[in-house]
Amino acid sequence: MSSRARRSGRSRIATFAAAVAVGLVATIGVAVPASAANSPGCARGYTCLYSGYDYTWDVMQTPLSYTGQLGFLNCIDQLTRYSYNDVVSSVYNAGYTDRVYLYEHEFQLGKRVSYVVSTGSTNLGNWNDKISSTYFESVLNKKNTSTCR
Ligand SMILES: [Ca+2]
Repeated sequence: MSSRARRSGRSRIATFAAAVAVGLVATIGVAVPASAANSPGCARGYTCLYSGYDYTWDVMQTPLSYTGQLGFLNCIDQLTRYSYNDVVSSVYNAGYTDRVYLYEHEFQLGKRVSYVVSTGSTNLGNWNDKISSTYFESVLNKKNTSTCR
């Protein structure tokens, strides 16, 4: 636990250092209008993951190539592939029918939490920075297939 936390800390520092190195180029992408702080901004059909609370982007945790949320239509076995492992702090299910499941570990391992359509959380609380894989209910059986890459 503690060694993992230290590694995580260094990773965040490295990410931040990279952000600083790029400098002003990224400033516009980083800005989140106050008026949008409580709006999911998630397209219909998707579930969106956010590295910050209140559907925002945490510059300390998210690479510059992913400004804003990470949305998906089916599932993601390994959020680390999108540089979104263990950073999700808020989530919104803008899907059509399916409940969405968020897992503690990759490939549906560990504990899970779920949200029905048109719900989410502005603050994942005990789940903050722990989510590693995500699935809409109808594709839970697509684990470890191309659908969830
Ligand atoms: Ca976070």
